[in-house]
Amino acid sequence: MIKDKVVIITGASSGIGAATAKLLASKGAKLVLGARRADKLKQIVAEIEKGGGQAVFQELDVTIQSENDSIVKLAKKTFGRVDVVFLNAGLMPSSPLSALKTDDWHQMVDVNIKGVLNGVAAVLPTFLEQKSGHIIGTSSVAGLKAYPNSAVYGGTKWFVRDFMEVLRIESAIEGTNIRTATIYPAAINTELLGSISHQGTAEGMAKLYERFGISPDRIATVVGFAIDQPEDTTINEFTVGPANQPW
Ligand code: NJP
Repeated sequence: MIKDKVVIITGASSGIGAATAKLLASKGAKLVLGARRADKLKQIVAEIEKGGGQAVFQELDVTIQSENDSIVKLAKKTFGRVDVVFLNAGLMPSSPLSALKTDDWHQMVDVNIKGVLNGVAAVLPTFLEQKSGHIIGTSSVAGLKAYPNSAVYGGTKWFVRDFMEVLRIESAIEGTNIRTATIYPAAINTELLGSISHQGTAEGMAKLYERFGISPDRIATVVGFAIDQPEDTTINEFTVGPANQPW
């Protein structure tokens, strides 16, 4: 069920995050939105409230642990708990390795990898205490398959895939009742291509997106579907030890 769930979304100021916030709010979820562009978040919150929904926002740079901690605190202070965190913030300044855009490499590691680690570190104590919670990560088709110009971006998304899978397995072993879902988008028409500074890559991607790009609303629907699934409490019966490993 989506109604009344308290959902934190990182990277909520545009694209997939913004579309998901609006969809979940329309289904009765209580939204806590984070990103660096507070002006955009303010507008999205106003739109949600105008439609009768509930949402608050906080300026958030996912690379800073204390800001991830404070958005969890904001959720608990405003709505009393956290049910879901959608770790969606990400960047894709792709380029061939030979272009040596090392600042871009490090920025992708900081946001796409460390941002996810910071988000999980912030919410995990609350989920362990509640004995419930849902962590949703955004990987990519580039986290499943290798693409030229995407060594570092793809690497960060392979990381998300592995990390989310281990989180799922450990949740089952430890019986924490923490649910996970990992999203693997392909070409979604958002602001993502705006961070590409390598001209050839930018032109190639623009053509690809023009041909195959789909609306972020489609990914919002997938996230909504994941949140809407009933909790499977039977898993705890199988998490007693190595003889009964449910993965
Ligand atoms: O892109 P965009 P998407 N701290 O640029 C935020 C993945 N994905 O919706 O801080 C906090 O519209 C930024 O906010 P701001 C992709 O890798 C996409 O497509 O205000 N937030 C904005 O809200 C990413 O993980 C495609 O600038 C930070 C958001 O991130 C996710 O989908 C394909 C931040 C990015 O929104 C959402 O991206 C795929 C920071 N330090 C995976 N840095 C696709 N679009 O085709 C950035 O496979 N943000």
